[in-house]
Amino acid sequence: MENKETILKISDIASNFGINEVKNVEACHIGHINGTFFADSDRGRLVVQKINKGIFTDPPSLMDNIMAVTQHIQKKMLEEGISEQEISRSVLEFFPAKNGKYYITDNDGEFWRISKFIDGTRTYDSGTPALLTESGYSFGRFQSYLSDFPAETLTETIPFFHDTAVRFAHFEKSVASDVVSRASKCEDLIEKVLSYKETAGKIVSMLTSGELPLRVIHNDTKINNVLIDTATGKGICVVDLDTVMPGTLLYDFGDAIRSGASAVPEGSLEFDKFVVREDLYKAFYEGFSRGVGKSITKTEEENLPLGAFMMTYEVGMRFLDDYLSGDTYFHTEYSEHNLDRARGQLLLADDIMKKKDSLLALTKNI
Ligand code: GN1
Ligand code: MG
Repeated sequence: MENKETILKISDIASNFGINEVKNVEACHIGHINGTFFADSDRGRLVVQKINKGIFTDPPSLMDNIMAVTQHIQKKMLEEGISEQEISRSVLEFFPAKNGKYYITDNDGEFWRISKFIDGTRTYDSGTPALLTESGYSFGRFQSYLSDFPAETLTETIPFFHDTAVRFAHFEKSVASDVVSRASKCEDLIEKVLSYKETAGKIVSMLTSGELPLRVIHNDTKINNVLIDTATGKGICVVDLDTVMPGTLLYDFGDAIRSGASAVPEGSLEFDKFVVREDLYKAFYEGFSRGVGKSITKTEEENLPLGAFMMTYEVGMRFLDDYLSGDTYFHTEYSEHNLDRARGQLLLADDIMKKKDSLLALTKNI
């Protein structure tokens, strides 16, 4: 249970959405960016979020993106004959505020939104092959529902989000300026990041050349961004839609492998266990390719292991960059948190690179 001040704050936010009788306020510590709370109310269980406006600099456009994307998916599900009841468990629903928008700003200029909590579901940071297949299907189907979404109507919420070459250039600057004098504490990891200079720009250049098709994708497919039905184990709903933007299918495949197919989850300190589990990789692929359907191209298929490497390498580099920059981006709980996260991810990236041919072979005949 949260303190009195937090309960009052959340109740006050909710009242701006016409929601009353707020109780059982609980902070959720899963994401690294937004502030998230769960609460019960006269309108059911809620997810109340403060949007991190340091990172998402245009929250009104971000909410426009989310409303357009969720309405598009709802419409397609209706056309498929899926019942309204099932759709309301499968697609995030946001409450309109009294101001007619899907967010409010408080006295401190912070942006808040509220969505419905989907009962009977939970998330996992790691899982079994069955869970990976379910998550894969949910993310794949999400992408397939958006295959005809007009990409040009979306605002790019974070420009260059998965442009690994741009992130590499930023990283080099952070190493050079070493603003909090931490570079000497992580020379081995800095070397590791720099050693992949040639590979860093590979996916972006394949997008630029047209070898890889641009699609509307989720862009943040951590395995805990799929709600799983606690009774049936089925993937129910894809959440965290803040970064839905154009990109390549490889990013969504890759980020899910990074977070879900590692022998240990992202925050682990068991560094010798940051290896990709082939059973989990294969299980995710099975669900994902079924969800995406026939539209996947040969080049995409052949580069799935590169996608898994790139997303793992990129986030490892981002954690290390944030460590070198004084922990200004990701929420951290202790001073070496970003360093530990970076170490785990860079070890996993190395392992994926080493196994990339066998990973490709795993999915050849599915
Ligand atoms: C952030 O906040 P969360 O957990 O959804 C980050 C992702 C990273 C992830 C690493 C907007 O996601 O890109 O992969 O942390 N989101 C943003 O855990 O930067
Ligand atoms: Mg996110």
